[in-house]
Amino acid sequence: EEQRSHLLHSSSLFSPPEGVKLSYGTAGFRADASILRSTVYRVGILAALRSFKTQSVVGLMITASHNKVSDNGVKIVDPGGGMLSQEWEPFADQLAIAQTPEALLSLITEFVEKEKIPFDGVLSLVLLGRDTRPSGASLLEAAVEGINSIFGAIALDLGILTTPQLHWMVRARNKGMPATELAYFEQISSSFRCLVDLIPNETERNKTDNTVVVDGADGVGGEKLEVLKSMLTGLVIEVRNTGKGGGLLNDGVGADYVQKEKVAPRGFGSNDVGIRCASLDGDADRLVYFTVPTNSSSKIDLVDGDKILSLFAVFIKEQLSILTKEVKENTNNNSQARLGVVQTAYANGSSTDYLKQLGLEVIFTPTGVKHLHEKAAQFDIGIYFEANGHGTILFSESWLSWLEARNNELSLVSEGSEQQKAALRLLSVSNLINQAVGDALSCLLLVEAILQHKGWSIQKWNELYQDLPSRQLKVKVVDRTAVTTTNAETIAVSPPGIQEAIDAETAKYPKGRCFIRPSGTEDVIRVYAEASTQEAADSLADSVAKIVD
Ligand code: NG1
Ligand code: ZN
Repeated sequence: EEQRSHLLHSSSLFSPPEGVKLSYGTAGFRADASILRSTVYRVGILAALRSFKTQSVVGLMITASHNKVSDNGVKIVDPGGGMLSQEWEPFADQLAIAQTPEALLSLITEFVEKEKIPFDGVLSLVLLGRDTRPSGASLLEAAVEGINSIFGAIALDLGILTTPQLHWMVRARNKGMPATELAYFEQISSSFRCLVDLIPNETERNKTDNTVVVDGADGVGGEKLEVLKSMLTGLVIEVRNTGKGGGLLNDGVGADYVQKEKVAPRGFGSNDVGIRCASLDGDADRLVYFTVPTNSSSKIDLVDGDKILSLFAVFIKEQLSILTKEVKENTNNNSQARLGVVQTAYANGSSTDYLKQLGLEVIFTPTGVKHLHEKAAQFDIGIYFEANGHGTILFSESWLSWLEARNNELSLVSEGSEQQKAALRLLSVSNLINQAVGDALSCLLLVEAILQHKGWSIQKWNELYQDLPSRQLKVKVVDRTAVTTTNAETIAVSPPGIQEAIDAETAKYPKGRCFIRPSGTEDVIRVYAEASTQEAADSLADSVAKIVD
């Protein structure tokens, strides 16, 4: 009874905005920050309930990633460090639109009964983080109010964090491991150091330049990278667009801008020609690399998520084969790790061809990391990336235990052997790369470690394969739900006849590939086209956009 009146009173202070219906999409709720207080308050309630239900620590992140600075958003991190279970998304939507405190209360009561959420004697703890957006502090307060409106729930504000840091901390905490920001920095910097210490002597290290210049998108990533870089040796990181110079978040900067526009971000120019550059997005879960071309008018050379994936795949495969050579002699077959790769339809066709040539299993899922993550988790080692630079490498618990045991064995019988070094490198990768979610900071360190290991320049890396020319367009439509797709979004099943029209158009172009899908974050239909020349890709995209219109 006390709980009911407390909730009624508390929620009366957060009435929902009129005339807008937000929904919990791929990236949680996102909108103009000025209309989000009530939604964030309600997500606070939901996070508290999620923690009671799972009897574990959960997270709540306030960010709108690569969106403009006036937007903000909120999402929940599940106990394992991943996104909120999709089963709870519809309830999030219902909570957000409940009009009155009474309606909200009855929704919650019903849901608690249906889900059999236990409250007695158990603890509920929600870790909160936010990016650098000015609206973040007040929205964070709203989230805390929401959490506090449920008796027994505790809110722990961790301040300004990257999205992947919060995911990492939730996961670490539930595993009983140290879960502070310092622990995060220590883990990734020390595993980076291990990888560098294990670089073979014969690598021609003078060929590698140990400097990388990073665009921090004027957001949280730049700020955190400044801390991280002071803990590293053997790598020089120059951070630009840290947000401290007065630049506006995601405005002409950041991974989304660089990848979509294929131009250098603010603060990069003719002095940087040929230098290895990288760009983070606004909450540091995406990473792309690029080089500035000699001709200032032309586009940058983009090294996207597909190529980061390919670099990781090459390295992992190489280390696995060193490890397996030894084990075969000992007739222990457990080391035959299933290594797999997960992409979406946006992956450049050349990257897929390349990965298949490497002998890898390549799987496709619909857009959105929760789909990719789920598939990658089915391998012993699963690497997933979206072309836009969001991705990571997942190691299964069982294969990691095998690897640890194998490493211990090797250190007794052949300490310092090539096989043991390979085992150690793979263990270091599993500690460096974020197991919860794609993380630009840990991916940056892994890219840098692998380039040093191989003695490769960014140009050499970029030559792994050559991207097919591609074009992305968006078409504004009245009702984007009219388009539905199948086969990992590569085939449109409705409206009737549209796929046949796309096929007919695509057949006109050598190496042509084209698909359409409704965006999950904007009111548009996206068109993607690939062909053997840029003109052909442009023209294919244009004609398919006309079919959609
Ligand atoms: P939509 O709007 O559904 O295409 C975009 C990105 C996704 C993902 C989400 C979440 C593209 C083509 N799409 O989704 O990859 O990052 O935003 O932020 O880049
Ligand atoms: Zn992001």
